[in-house]
Amino acid sequence: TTESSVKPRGALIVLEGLDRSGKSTQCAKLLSFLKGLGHPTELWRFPDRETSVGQMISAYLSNKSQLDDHTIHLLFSANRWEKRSLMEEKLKTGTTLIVDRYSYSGVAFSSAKGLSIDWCKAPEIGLLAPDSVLYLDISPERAAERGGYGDERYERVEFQKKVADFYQTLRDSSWKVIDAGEAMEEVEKKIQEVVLDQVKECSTKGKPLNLLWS
Ligand code: DGP
Ligand code: NA
Ligand code: NA
Repeated sequence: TTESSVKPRGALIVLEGLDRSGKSTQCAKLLSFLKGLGHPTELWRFPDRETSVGQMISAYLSNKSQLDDHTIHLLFSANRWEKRSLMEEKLKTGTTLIVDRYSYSGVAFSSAKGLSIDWCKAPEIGLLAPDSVLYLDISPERAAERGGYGDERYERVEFQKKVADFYQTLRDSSWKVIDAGEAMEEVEKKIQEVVLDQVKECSTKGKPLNLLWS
């Protein structure tokens, strides 16, 4: 392609990790870092509990409703699909998106309940593939010590151990594993390095936007 055909686009940056891995804190820090540098950036999170599908998910997570494992899996996926076109539009018009959890949570959490990985991946096919997945790596025991878990459905050490194992099977070349046991500032710096690289590649080098699973 010639220089003139290269349209600047935003980067799709996903943070993944166990509950209490520090993801949400790091997402917020990353947002202010990128904004401070003048990059148009938004912070999104899944599940997005604001939509009507998201409200069903929220009720399930807080044990106010019971749903079949397959049913809730498809609702989490639907919650990502209902944001897909807006996501594409934002990226193509130059906004970088930081996303707190995505399809990898979808597959890891449902597979940890015993559903097959391939079945879990299928409804995610065709969603936008992240430019970078930052996996905040912390042991399930360590995560549990961090102020303890709340009352939500998945916040138990034995379950989180299984989730951690399934996350490992999903690692690909877009992943960067970050040691989330380090000091918060160290974690923050490492994330910034990776993300700045990606933001540059997407905005100046015309890196193509791919689809899951690639
Ligand atoms: P959070 O709002 O980030 O604390 O996530 C709520 C919980 O839901 C957390 O334990 C992770 C889990 N989760 C997030 N996304 C999915 C998904 O797509 N499928 C399943 N089964 N669980 C998910
Ligand atoms: Na949580
Ligand atoms: Na979170």
